[in-house]
Amino acid sequence: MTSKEIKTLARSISQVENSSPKAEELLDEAWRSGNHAYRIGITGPPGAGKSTLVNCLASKFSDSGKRTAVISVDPSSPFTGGAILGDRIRMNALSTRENVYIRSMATRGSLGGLSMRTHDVCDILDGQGFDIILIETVGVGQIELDIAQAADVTVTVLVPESGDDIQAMKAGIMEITDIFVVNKSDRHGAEAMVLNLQSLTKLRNNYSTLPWEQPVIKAVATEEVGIDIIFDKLEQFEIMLKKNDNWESIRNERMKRKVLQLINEALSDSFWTQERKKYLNNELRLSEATDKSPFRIAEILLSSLRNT
Ligand SMILES: Nc1nc2c(ncn2[C@@H]2O[C@H](COP(=O)(O)OP(=O)(O)O)[C@@H](O)[C@H]2O)c(=O)[nH]1
Ligand SMILES: [Mg+2]
Repeated sequence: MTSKEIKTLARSISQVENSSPKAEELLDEAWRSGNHAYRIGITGPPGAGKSTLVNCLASKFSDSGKRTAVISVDPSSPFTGGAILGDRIRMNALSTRENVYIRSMATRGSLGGLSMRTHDVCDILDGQGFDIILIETVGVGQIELDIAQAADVTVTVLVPESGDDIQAMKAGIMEITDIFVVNKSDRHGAEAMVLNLQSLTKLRNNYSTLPWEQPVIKAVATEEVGIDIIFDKLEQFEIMLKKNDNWESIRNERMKRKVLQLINEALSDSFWTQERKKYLNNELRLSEATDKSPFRIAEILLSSLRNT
């Protein structure tokens, strides 16, 4: 990309992130030309080596001629100047590549908003013709699961000591993960962790309707060990999605979610007139003295909809 193209793209993304008036037009344009990129979610606990892994994978995709974008939703990201010098140098080398674009997302604001903005930024990048979008999300909470699910494939990165993390994550982790990576397997306990995960995946091998068994891959991201295997699995997964029409249905589902969101927002905006807001605030002020409930207030507000 030329520096001018990079600047234009960065500005578009900022406009989407800030919901500026131009955002809608930009997103509309992106949707019309996009939806071809392979979206890869990388999730897992802080410090597991997600950024290091993303760095390796992005280099490989870039080497294979793919236009590659990285979105990092991680405040401590080495991509943006957090972290230690050695990590930063590695990531900087990536950012100078001609076919690579790196962007980190601000984590300010509501988490729900963050997940929505991340989807929108993916759409913008997709519209710009990127082949690969790598999305790094830190942590293992519900919102990360949300963001990870926006991807076509989800890689969960754990480390030999992640036993407790699995416990904490177990609600969603087996369902959303397509590929497990046990990173830092230069450390003690990697083999036990792999076996542990393998037995869990066997128990749940009907985790989805896809003809796919969740692989558990050992890696040492700092030494680029295991990267080729992860890369191959990602390719196999993409081929599998396309062969089974899941590629298409994921995109239809995404389009549907976006339409629902737009309708919800439009209805809510038009509903909350000054008058109704005033009524609500007034009721709240009075509520101590009366026996009003939220159901009753909502019912009265909605009934004004029928009367107009
Ligand atoms: N020993 C070892 N250290 C690693 C490995 N992968 C990453 N690291 C280091 O672990 C730290 C955290 O890595 P990072 O990629 O920022 O983790 P993230 O928080 O999951 O994105 C960094 O200092 C890395 O250099 C690995 O496989 N083995
Ligand atoms: Mg990181």
